[in-house]
Amino acid sequence: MQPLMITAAICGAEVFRDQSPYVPYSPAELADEAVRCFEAGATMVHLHVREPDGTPSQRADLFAATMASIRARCPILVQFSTGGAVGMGVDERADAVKLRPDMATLSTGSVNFGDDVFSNPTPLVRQIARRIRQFDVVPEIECFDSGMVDTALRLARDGEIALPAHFDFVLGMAGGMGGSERHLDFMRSLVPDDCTWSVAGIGRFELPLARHAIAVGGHVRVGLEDNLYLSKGVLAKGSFELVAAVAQLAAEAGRKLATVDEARAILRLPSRPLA
Ligand code: KMH
Ligand code: ZN
Repeated sequence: MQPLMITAAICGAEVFRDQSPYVPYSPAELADEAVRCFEAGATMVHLHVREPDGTPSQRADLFAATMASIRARCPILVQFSTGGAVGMGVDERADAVKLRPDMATLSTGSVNFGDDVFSNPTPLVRQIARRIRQFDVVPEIECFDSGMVDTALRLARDGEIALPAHFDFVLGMAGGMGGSERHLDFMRSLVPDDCTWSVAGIGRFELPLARHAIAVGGHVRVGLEDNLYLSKGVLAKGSFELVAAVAQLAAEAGRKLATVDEARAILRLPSRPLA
């Protein structure tokens, strides 16, 4: 089994300080949290950025400041969101890819997102895929439902996405696919054998799906973007506590954690940052 890669999704675009005082907003807060997650066992940080008042943003200068601050302090891989927040346009979502992070997300379909719609018509997906390729960045294919895996494989046949690829299954979100082990087992059955995958369980599904992924050889994403609670009614004091909980599950299962160099090899990334 591959060593376990843990990705920390530290702020997202849909959680705010009125829900948890531990959601980081500024580049300095995001970098502090990324470092804490690295020290707790994460090999990658999935990054959104915020305006000073917490408004979701995709501003390249905020991404640049955050990535520089993280890289000055630890070697954790930096993955930018191109999903942004519900309702953002493609140019805004994909602009910061030019900064050449280690990875950038690529959602391959639309999905009901709570009461909203996270809109990803196929032409938009192709546009973001091309932009990611233009800057030699490696995509992480975000799938909120099984049809998104099929779309990714179709885009791969069209040459828009290189295979093997790394998939992230976002499961248990209201409006999307459910968060049971059966849902995860079905999703992982769809990707080619030479591809890799992680699971991001939403809310109460986060740690149970992490445990299952650890057992069956997948990788794990956790963090306040996906779940604010360490246990029922107990807020996590940061994504690092959720990373530490997954590291503990891995230790109990006898699964070693990946180093950053091992993660680079597993994810087929260059041996050092592009920028
Ligand atoms: N905030 C969601 C609407 C991604 O980061 O690529 C989309 C999202 C996916 O979070
Ligand atoms: Zn995200």
